[in-house]
Amino acid sequence: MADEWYYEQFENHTRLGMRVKRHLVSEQSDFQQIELFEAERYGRVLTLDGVYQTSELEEYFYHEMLVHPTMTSAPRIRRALVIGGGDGGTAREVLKHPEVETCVMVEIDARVVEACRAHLPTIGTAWHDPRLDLRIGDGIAFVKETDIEPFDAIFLDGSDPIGPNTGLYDEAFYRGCARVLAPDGVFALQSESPFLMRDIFLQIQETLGQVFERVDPYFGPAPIYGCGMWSWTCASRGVDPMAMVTGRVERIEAQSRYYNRDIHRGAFAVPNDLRHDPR
Ligand code: SPD
Repeated sequence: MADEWYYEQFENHTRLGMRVKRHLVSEQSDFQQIELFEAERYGRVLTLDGVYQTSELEEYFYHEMLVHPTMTSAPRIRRALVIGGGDGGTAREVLKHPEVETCVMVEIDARVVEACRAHLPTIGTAWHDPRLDLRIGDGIAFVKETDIEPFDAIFLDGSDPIGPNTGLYDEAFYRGCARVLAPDGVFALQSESPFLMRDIFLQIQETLGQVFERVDPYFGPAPIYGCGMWSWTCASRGVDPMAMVTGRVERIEAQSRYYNRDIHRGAFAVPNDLRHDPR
């Protein structure tokens, strides 16, 4: 039988392919096309609308880097909010911090959660944690309308800001996040490839700057996204991401596969081509 390959194509210039061993889920939900398959080398892989979201082999780079720079530098981390993150990897990393009392997770697509719970048990290891408050619903409406107690840390773990996801990256959504963020809280989000999606990365920084006083992008590997170099961004009213809380960083780096305090410091170094030639 001929090899079967799955490809994500970036615009009209680049493709990243994986050899498929076995299909596990292939369905159109109310929101998106969900594919879950087992790939050679990468283990189980989730794609949404043709875009790689996570793989068992390398998901830890992305999830640790989205979560721990904020969780080790926010003054308080008692209450956390995850928007999106249906595979469970972001909530898993948040809940590794014992100071967290509540982690509310708002994911729009119940079918993504169900598929990931069934087929990605190594990624979603915290579904039964009593501190997790999973809500199936629209994260945009949630941050705009809820009267819940404010959060110390908010994480946006969405797909690329293309098509139906653009509402998760606009000023109105960021204002909603600021509305439910504690005064000394931190909002962290994935902010695309600063290399292959440079304009989108810069647009995210600019839009965040219209809402938050302090915006700090940081960089690291995400092997299956874009060209592999990825970015995340912390936004706040003035929290310094370099001010790591000693006990917390020591504890979490001992359990992490990629993240540690040296990675944390180095990740916030801005590459020259972004520093000197922003456009
Ligand atoms: N280019 C894809 C970016 C996807 C970011 N979110 C991934 C979800 C992993 N929990």
